[in-house]
Amino acid sequence: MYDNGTHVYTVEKSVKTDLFESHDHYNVDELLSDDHKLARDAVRDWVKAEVSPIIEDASEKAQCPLHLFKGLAEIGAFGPSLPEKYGCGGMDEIAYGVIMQELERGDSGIRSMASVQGSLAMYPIYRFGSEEQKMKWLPKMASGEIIGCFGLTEPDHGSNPAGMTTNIKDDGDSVILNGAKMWITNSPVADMAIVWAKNEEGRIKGVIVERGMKGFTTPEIHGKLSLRASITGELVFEDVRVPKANILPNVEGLKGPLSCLSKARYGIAWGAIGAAMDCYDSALRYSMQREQFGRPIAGFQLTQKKLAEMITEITKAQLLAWRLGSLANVGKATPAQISMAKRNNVNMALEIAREARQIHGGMGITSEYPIMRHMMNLETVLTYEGTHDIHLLITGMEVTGLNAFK
Ligand code: TGC
Ligand code: FAD
Repeated sequence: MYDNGTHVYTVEKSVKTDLFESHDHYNVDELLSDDHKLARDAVRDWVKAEVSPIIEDASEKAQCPLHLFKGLAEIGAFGPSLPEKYGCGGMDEIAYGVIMQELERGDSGIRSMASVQGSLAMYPIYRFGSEEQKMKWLPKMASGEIIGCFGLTEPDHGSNPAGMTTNIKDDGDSVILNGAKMWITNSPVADMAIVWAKNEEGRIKGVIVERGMKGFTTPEIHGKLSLRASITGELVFEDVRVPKANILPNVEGLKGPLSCLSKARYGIAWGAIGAAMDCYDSALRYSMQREQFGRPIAGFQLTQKKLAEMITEITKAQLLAWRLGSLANVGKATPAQISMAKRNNVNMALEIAREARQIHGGMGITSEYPIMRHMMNLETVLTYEGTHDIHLLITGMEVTGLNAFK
């Protein structure tokens, strides 16, 4: 049992063994450095030991395995590509990518815990914060001592965050924050939130809101049938007094939160490959073992078509992510390229989960196999961090020069 004072976690270990084997059809491993492989293998081992034995149970019971925050910090999953000076990993973007891939191989919700902490709560402080803010927050967030969340979406403004109504008003050394954010990963257990709010001139600013500030509450959202091992909530602000020292000084406008989203969407482009790999691996093993009409179902042409198409799509997604990572390493990955990779790879993973479910027949709908859990999770991943269609329109705008949003 884990109890952090407000939330209790009681998921039992199940006896399931994680049989996952990675399949590398195009020798993509040769594109990775020894450091990338070390990081990947360490996270893969951690997922097998710590995530796989509990995740079906956690997901069925809709309980977030909060004790994993500590382990995620220990394996360097919080801000792997942020500088060591702030207690972070100091690795490159491909290392960050393979870490996200392995975490999502375990579960999209576990990857979400890391994405939000590293890319959406720590990254804005690193990118837009003062040196004082960086030193105050980043080392403790990298070590998992402080958990953060990211508040952009509102009840009436999801795909169109520019319409947000959450606002700050000047009041001496402080600002007064009012409004509400919706669908916020980790909010009910977070110690702090990066909140995007409009100032009196209508310009969007990033504000660090701390748990315990009067008027700040984080009600949990219940009844999710997807991403069940991740905890989601609201952020509600009723005349919350926030010191001006908590405002991120170095950004104004929507490019603030959207830059953080670029970082996180990049991680999801890799993460989704992990979920797809898990579904493919399970489907391949099952189809070799399961016999119908006197032979393994893997011997039927229709099953082989499914498996062949799965590994083809996984390979294409791996190459897309690797190329994007190479561009990101030299600061050349554009938001539109990131949108294309997030959209393609998440959709690819969802299609593979659906095909894998078919290969498992009736067993595919049970928690004996990871397929349904991945499939349900990926429905969220297709929607958050910009929906499938929003990313299509971003690509459309890039290739035509015409803006379909305005
Ligand atoms: P637009 O006029 O296009 O842009 C406003 C300013 O932002 C700049 N910009 C970006 N900067 C960095 N990275 C990006 N990806 C950027 N995209 C745009 C842009 O250059 C401009 O800068 P400036 O200097 O001219 O002011 O903005 P718009 O209002 O037309 O909106 C465009 C649109 C629809 C693409 C955008 O609003 C959007 O991406 N909407 C989707 C919203 C979204 O993704 N929400 C995600 C919420 S967080 C979340 O889901 C976390 S889940 C975490 C987990 O659990 O893993
Ligand atoms: P809407 O914007 O209402 O969209 C509904 C549908 O309309 C979609 O299909 C969309 O593609 C379509 N649509 C909208 N505009 C257009 C258009 N111009 N053209 C064509 N189609 C359009 N947000 C955060 O800020 N922080 C978080 O930590 C976070 N975590 C999340 C965790 C979960 C489990 C979930 C489900 C969501 C989370 N989100 C978070 C919110 C998420 O980013 C939003 O759900 C997402 O951006 C979509 O917004 P919406 O749900 O309001 O849908």
